[in-house]
Amino acid sequence: MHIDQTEKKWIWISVLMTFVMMGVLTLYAVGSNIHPPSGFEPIDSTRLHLSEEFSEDNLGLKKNDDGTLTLTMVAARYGFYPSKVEVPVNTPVKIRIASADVLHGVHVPYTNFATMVVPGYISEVNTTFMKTGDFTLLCNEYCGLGHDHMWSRLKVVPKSSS
Ligand SMILES: [Cu+2]
Repeated sequence: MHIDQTEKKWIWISVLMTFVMMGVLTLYAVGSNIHPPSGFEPIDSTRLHLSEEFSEDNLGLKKNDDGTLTLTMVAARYGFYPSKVEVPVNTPVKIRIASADVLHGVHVPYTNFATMVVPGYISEVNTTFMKTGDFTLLCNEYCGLGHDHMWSRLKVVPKSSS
């Protein structure tokens, strides 16, 4: 089979470009410590209400024995439960959220809190809310006809009142 010299040259250039791009991506990922999520926790979404952590009585903000805060929530068509939560400002909070039905997303505008809530897994986010005020938790993954109305309240309060 005859391959023209110019064509051969461009085949090698395209192969070289592929390796250069892969190298740049690898260096950037390693240098910036970017990696796929790890340590996922599976959970049976159909039995959330029977699990200890995600039963109705255990939802909301809790202070752990070591003084840290954990906010446990359930996302279900069409709301986040509990529907009103209060967290202290400038305090690290671990947010653990699970879906009771389909894929949801949770996003709080003007903060860095956003995650997908995939049925069958617990989503965990560690964040600190830097400003006091009333915020809205929004679902940002289309989850059904009521998706537009899927939201709840997040109130970030001064440290002393929590
Ligand atoms: Cu939704």
